[in-house]
Amino acid sequence: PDYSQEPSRHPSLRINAKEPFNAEPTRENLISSYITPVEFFFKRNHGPIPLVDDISSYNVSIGGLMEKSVQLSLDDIKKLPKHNVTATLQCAGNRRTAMSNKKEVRGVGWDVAALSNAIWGGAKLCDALKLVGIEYNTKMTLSGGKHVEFISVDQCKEEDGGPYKASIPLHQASNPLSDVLLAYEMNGEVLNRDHGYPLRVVVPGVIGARSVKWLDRINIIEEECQGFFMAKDYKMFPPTVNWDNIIWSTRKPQMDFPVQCAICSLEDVNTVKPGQVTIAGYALSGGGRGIERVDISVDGGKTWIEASTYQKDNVQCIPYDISSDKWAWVFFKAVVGITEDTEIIAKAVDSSANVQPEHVETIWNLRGILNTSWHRVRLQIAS
Ligand code: MTE
Ligand code: MO
Repeated sequence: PDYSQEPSRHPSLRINAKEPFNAEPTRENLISSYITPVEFFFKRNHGPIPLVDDISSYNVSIGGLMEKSVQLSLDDIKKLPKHNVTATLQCAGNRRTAMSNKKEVRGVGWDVAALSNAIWGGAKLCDALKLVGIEYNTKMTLSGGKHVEFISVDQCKEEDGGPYKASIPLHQASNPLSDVLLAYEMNGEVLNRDHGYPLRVVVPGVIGARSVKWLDRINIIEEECQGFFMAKDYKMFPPTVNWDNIIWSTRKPQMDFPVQCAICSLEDVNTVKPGQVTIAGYALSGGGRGIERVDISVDGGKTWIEASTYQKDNVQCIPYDISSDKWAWVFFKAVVGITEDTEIIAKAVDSSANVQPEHVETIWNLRGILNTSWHRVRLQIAS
């Protein structure tokens, strides 16, 4: 693979792997603004960043199990109604390092910042699918298509040098309410190379792996895409499954992510003076489920207080209010008095009353995905 054409990146990013480039912002930078600046947005790749420089010849085809097929230039896509959707992308491997610390897992190590929030601008996939005759909320095409596959132009070693691929169900792809985008803008600017220039898919509420960057082709297919990242990765296995007894086909590709939160105002181990300490971080859930509340404990989980939660402009969240960004994280904050060494814990509850699991051991899995266990940081009092 050729890594000589990589774009430049912000020097403050924590690099977890250099080639392919995988990096996350510091905890402090992550929560410094509700909309993540593009330079701080986490970067997750499986190969070199492709260089698509001839936009006049760039196009995306939509084909497969449909009577019709089309080739769309970037201008054709820009002619479709434009939508701005605020959505948090989270890699399924977020917080993997903490899972690995309990028992080894395979995969790139991540702290708590393998996620970021952006305003994505683009066309809705459901509107592009109309161009091949697929109406809103279609479950199956006449020729038996039930999934929509996205194929990239990049080259991944896991695909033997072939492109990254993923699929989502057709009923989700063709549903205007699921807000799946063909995005050409990020935070009001032209999407940059790291994040998928000239065009990427954004599937809100779903693990980042399905939001294919550098889109080349869209295929209507019968069964889920059989690419590596659908069939042999990004699946959730029980703690008993290991590399000797794994049967990949027994599990479905992961789609929605579960309820998650992390403290970002503190590192894993901190020394502080006795007194007031700010506990701040993010919380989010998948599938468009909102955050009901975030609980904080300063005594290792014996007692809890509720943090305040907010999205834009530090305005207190009204859960499920239509003015809230349903696909985006919330920030939380609590100020607590600390007098002795202790463990601070945060756990979130989503709008379906799902709660994060207490211990990482109960959700340990060999690929180290979806670590959503209670987030803990240790505080030591300066002597
Ligand atoms: N798309 C392509 N073409 N190649 C990739 O390696 N990585 C996926 C997804 N889309 C990937 C991709 C994964 S695992 C994640 S978490 C997100 O992109 C990360 O998006 P970002 O780099 O814009 O943060
Ligand atoms: Mo990911």
